[in-house]
Amino acid sequence: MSTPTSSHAYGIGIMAIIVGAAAGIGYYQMYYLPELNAKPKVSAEILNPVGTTHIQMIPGAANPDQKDNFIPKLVPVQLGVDNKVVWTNTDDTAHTVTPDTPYDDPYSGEFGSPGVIKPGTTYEFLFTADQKISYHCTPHPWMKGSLEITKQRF
Ligand SMILES: [Cu+2]
Repeated sequence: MSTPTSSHAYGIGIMAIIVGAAAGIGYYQMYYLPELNAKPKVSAEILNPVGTTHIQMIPGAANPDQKDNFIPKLVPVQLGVDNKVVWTNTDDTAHTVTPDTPYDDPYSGEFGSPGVIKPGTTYEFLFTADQKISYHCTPHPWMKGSLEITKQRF
């Protein structure tokens, strides 16, 4: 038999469940989801690799008849070894490092020089995921290079 008292208690019980569920959803949206969407945990070796990969944009690269431009052109990169890549413009013309198709590294974000790399300056990027990347120079599309980023081989 239900008395007014127990039905009232029942109502409070339902309210408690609704409030509890709302709090749970709120927690999920405010704390759990941002945590999930936050930058992935990357190992210390990958964040601070012992080595650096150096690529140069050599003098004459702006000349379409010159075969060499990005040196070296095909570059193997190992995560945790030399996954910080630095492009140095040793030419007297500004160049870019622009991926053939847009690429976002899960930790470092969008890959590609923001604007031009002026003569005598560098662009660097920390790769944290294995990926094959082809890139070029926007003003001089004959300038092409590629990176093959792999997990560390033991
Ligand atoms: Cu160029």
